Amino acid sequence: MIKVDLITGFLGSGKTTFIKKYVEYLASQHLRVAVIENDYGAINVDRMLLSEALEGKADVEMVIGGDKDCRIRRFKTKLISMGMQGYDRVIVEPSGIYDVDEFFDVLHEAPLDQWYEIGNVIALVNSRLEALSKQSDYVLASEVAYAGKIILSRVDEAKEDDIKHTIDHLNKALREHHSQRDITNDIIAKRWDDYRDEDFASIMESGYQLGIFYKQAIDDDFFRSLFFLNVHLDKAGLKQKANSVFRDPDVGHVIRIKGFVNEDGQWYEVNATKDDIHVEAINDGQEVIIVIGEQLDEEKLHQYFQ
Ligand SMILES: Nc1nc2c(ncn2[C@@H]2O[C@H](COP(=O)(O)OP(=O)(O)O)[C@@H](O)[C@H]2O)c(=O)[nH]1
Ligand SMILES: [Mg+2]
Repeated sequence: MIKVDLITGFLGSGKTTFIKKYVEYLASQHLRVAVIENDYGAINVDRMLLSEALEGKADVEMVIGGDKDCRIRRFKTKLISMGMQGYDRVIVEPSGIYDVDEFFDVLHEAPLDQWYEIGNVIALVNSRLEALSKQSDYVLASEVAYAGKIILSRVDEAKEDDIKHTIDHLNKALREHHSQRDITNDIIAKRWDDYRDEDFASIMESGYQLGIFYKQAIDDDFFRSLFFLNVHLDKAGLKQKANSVFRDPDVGHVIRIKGFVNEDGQWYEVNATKDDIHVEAINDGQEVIIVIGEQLDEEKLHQYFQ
């Protein structure tokens, strides 16, 4: 059977960063690995970057978004077509809000149930958790509730108190959603550079949890990812726009801005939150700005990115 691992977490929580390290370990164990990226419509930059980074260590496949039914159908079709390719392990990175039950349901359906089994559900959480709305807190709790292990990212930037606060917050969020789980012992809080083979060997055995978790319906439009294509900005321009957008209450609650900009022929990936902006040179890109947040006003945002 092919094991499938699901890697959950908010955008920017470190899923892709973790997957790169994890795949390196799996490849060193001579396992044949594929990564499925759930991508946003027109944007395939993430997949391109990951393919490049994992060259020779894993294949990268993509499932394009859409509404729920369409997403499930495409995920299923992708898994069927991958079933005969001799993989030992498939790693799935969803984009945005993802219902873990959806994942379990697909894998339990024929014919996939004969080829695949669920390996691990792993949740990535920023160790310096920002203030969250009730809805985001619910999503966080739902991701953590199913996870076999919870991996904290940005430990290099966190103080011991931040980590303690984050663990307390997760436990509290779980209780608020009627989960009895205490995740304190299922947390891994390490800098990426400190991960060793034995850490990955244990992560490979994390499994998943099926506890009691009361589901809550979230309005389809509550969380949104908006795309602005062909935006001509340089690094400074994007930084300045991002700063204004994060501070403009009229556009909704912007959580994260991700973008690719070209400056003097060089591509850069920009990842921004309200307090932090990260810029990295990359080989190839596509002029696009992605704004993720709650109750976003598309028209108002369009005035910033047109
Ligand atoms: N300083 C620091 N940056 C990190 C860490 N993990 C991820 N990042 C950065 O955070 C940004 C988002 O990470 P990514 O793995 O793409 O998150 P994803 O959206 O969940 O896949 C990238 O710019 C990463 O380089 C970490 O532990 N420390
Ligand atoms: Mg990612």
